[in-house]
Amino acid sequence: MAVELPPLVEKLLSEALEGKMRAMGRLLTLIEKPGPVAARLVEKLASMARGVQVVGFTGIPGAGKSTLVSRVIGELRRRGYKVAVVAIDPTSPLSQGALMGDRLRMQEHSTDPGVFIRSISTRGLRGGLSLAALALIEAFDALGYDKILIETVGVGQAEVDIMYAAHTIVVVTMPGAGDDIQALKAGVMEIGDIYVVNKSDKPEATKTYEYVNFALEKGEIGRAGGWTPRLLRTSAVMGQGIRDLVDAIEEHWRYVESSGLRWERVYSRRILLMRLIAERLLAESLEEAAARRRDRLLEAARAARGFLEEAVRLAGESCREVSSILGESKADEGDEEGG
Ligand SMILES: Nc1nc2c(ncn2[C@@H]2O[C@H](COP(=O)(O)OP(=O)(O)OP(=O)(O)O)[C@@H](O)[C@H]2O)c(=O)[nH]1
Ligand SMILES: [Mg+2]
Repeated sequence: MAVELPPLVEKLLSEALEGKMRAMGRLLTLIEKPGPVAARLVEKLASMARGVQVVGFTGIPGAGKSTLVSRVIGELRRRGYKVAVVAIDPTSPLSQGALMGDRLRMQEHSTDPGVFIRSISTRGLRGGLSLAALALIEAFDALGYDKILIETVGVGQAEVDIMYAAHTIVVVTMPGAGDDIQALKAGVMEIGDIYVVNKSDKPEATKTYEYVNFALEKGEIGRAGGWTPRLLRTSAVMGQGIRDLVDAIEEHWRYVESSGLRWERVYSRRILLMRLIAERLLAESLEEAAARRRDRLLEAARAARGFLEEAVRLAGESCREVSSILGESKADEGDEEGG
């Protein structure tokens, strides 16, 4: 089913597809703003998506994720890939400088036409992946990028969301950051496909490496499934271990493709996207109704119920749709994967 877009937006889209950076920037600004045009644009982009590898970088604050991502961009470029980055700023009062920090750390790529970096904030979103972040993934997937990297701070909802949004999860840790299994198991460390002990230029790194290795061998951490999680040492500042890391990312992608996970993960990120859209619609309708007059609060409550019922119905429908798609793709297994 073709999605109708206003002519100006169509024009921006075709210019972005030709690789015009300004058009790309304006298009991304459009989809980050909530509204009916953005919704249709995201729908259109999603219909064009090619299902490219999405790699999430998560881990404790300050582990060196941004520095590492910048190095990984460089290595992926050397291998001929076009790379897009979504850097998520947690907007805690403490991390006021994070956005600037990310920009600075990845600045070396700012003049490379094969790299597009977008920093966004999660303001007001309880720290999860925002609607804007997921919409950006759909956009980069449609607009010709070969690898999409997302950087999030591995706390709270963001690390749950990243499991649905990324094909490959790189968990970044550093020496001294809770060198015991309990600390490793707490949250973020459990979900990795690839574990990285960054800052390996520091002598304490060996101890951290041994702890993570032990936890992996005991099966205490690592995303469940047919893939054996990898453990690597890097020094992002020294540029060490980067090639091995990118090798592991590529190896994991071959695993994802051969195991039928490629489109499954694309569908699960879309379900998350739909959930966030439903939540936003609900919040907007509540605010609108409440703003009208106090005696309309009853009406707002009724509207909320209506929205919830509709959201539940839609969610049920899309789940059935997705499971039938997944069922079909299971049946197709052995055929060429995804396309
Ligand atoms: N010694 C050493 N320092 C590093 C290394 N990688 C990053 N750093 C430093 O660690 C600090 C944090 O690096 P970032 O790349 O901003 O870390 P981050 O995980 O993105 O931080 P947040 O996004 O704020 O959570 C910076 O001062 C970096 O220069 C490394 O391999 N070795
Ligand atoms: Mg960072």
